[in-house]
Amino acid sequence: MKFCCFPYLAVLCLITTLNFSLVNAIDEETFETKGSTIIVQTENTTDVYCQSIIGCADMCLSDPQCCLASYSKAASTCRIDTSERCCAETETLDEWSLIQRKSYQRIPIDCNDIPDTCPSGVYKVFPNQTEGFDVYCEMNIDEGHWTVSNSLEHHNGHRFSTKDSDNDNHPGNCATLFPGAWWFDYCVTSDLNGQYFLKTPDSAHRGVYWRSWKGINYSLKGSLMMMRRVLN
Ligand SMILES: [Ca+2]
Repeated sequence: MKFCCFPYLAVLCLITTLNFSLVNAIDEETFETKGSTIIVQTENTTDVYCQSIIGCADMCLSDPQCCLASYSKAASTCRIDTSERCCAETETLDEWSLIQRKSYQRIPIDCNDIPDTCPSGVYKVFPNQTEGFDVYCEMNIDEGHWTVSNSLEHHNGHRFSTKDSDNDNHPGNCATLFPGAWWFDYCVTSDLNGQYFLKTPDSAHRGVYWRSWKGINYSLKGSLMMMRRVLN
């Protein structure tokens, strides 16, 4: 399939090159570029003869499955990645440049949509048609694709409070106001020890609570806390 498309893509590239013959730079509002970088060859990549980086960028732009491409003038080759993601494994290689579309529309709902080849790191996700927010995608532990968001920052460094031991910064007792023992501050952006609800809680900040993931009025169905040593 890849090979039978080659003549068509080559002609397209040549036409594109002619169309942009007076332009000597990629449109910076549409693309980002990075030097000395090539996309690693996979089943989602196709190498096409191409005479200019602009032609290569335009081929990517015209393919709804392409967010990334890489180009070598020395090899007159455009490598198109059609994984439908803006993340592909790359490696350093002189005379190659990486091209990335800035406003690619194929967006992840959560870390399950991040390809296996992508490293752990911060990605923007768009669950439930939201405007999106940054999460950390853990891609190595236990088969990867873990979505990690931070609702503990508000509680960082605070003492543990229970219904009979108020150590929070609220005039009342957070462990009573929001049932469940936790590292309350004033009071809560997360509470994994909160009351279990079978349906939507009666009011905000209740239940097994993790604000940055499901908002202020959603009780999770389960949670797992793990700890690891932080190396300085
Ligand atoms: Ca208090």
